[in-house]
Amino acid sequence: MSINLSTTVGAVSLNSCIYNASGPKCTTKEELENIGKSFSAAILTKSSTLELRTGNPSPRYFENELGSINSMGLPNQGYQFYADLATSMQQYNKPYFISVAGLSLENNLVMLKHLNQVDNIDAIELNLSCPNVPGKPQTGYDFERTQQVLDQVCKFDRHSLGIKLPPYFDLIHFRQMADIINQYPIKFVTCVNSIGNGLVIDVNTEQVVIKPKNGFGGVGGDYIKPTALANVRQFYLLLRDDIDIIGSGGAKNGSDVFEHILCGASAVQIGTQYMREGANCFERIEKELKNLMAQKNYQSIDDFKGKLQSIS
Ligand code: RRO
Repeated sequence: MSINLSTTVGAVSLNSCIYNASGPKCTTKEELENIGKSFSAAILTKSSTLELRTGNPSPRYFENELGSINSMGLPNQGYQFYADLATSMQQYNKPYFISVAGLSLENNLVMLKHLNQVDNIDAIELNLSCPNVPGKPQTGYDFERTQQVLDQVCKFDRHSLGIKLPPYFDLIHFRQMADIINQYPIKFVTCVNSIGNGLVIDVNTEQVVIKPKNGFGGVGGDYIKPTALANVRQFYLLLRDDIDIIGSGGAKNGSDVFEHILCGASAVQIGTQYMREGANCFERIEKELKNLMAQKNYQSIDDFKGKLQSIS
């Protein structure tokens, strides 16, 4: 039986439904080329700012068997660097997505305006949820501000524009955010960014494990899978049908990806596990997903996407 993992992210077609999350190993040209050569279905850059940033002091990333904590502080080469790579990324025959995380609305508008003039960028993922820049709250937790941002950024919609949200935890917040997003021509929503301002501790040293912000940072990996699945599910049910949901959070094998799709994800990003395993993870996870689908007699992701069942 031939199994087809093809999907769409907004107006963009992908040969498979698994690609890298913005963050790990997608900052330099070499890292992006490695994603290009791998089985990742798309190439997504590190969140970019108007100017190059070196980020927060190290150690700023830590992982254990349950997941990761980071306070990278948006290290990136500046958005123009990622725009300039767009043409050479074409050689990998897969979509090229740029993540944008301006330090202000004004910066986001400058970047989006410029990126609109650049060919060979298939979509923009606007990050409304970075937890790690001291003094900059997560936009996605401020509903009024999110509305103001979407009012402005949606004027630049030549590219497929998506947004990356922080995780929500209260049912009223899902509803309030969905009501805002549904007013705009957003093509996709990525759920979720890391759970912000967690704390991981080393009992032996009685110390925090990362340096910035006294050890507080964004949590990813197994720790956050149930939260990520809940966010995918809620937004799948609450957003307009033409808005694709991209799952991100705790997917490290084919079964995890299957769960995200069952909740309603059209594609699934790999973050912590890609950091841990490198770009070979995409081929492995794709194989595992195909094996699971074969056991269940599913031929395409539409056979089970969103079809999570309740207990009657
Ligand atoms: O660079 C970071 O510290 C970072 C970002 Br921009 C983000 O969106 N999520 C995260 O966990 N870390």
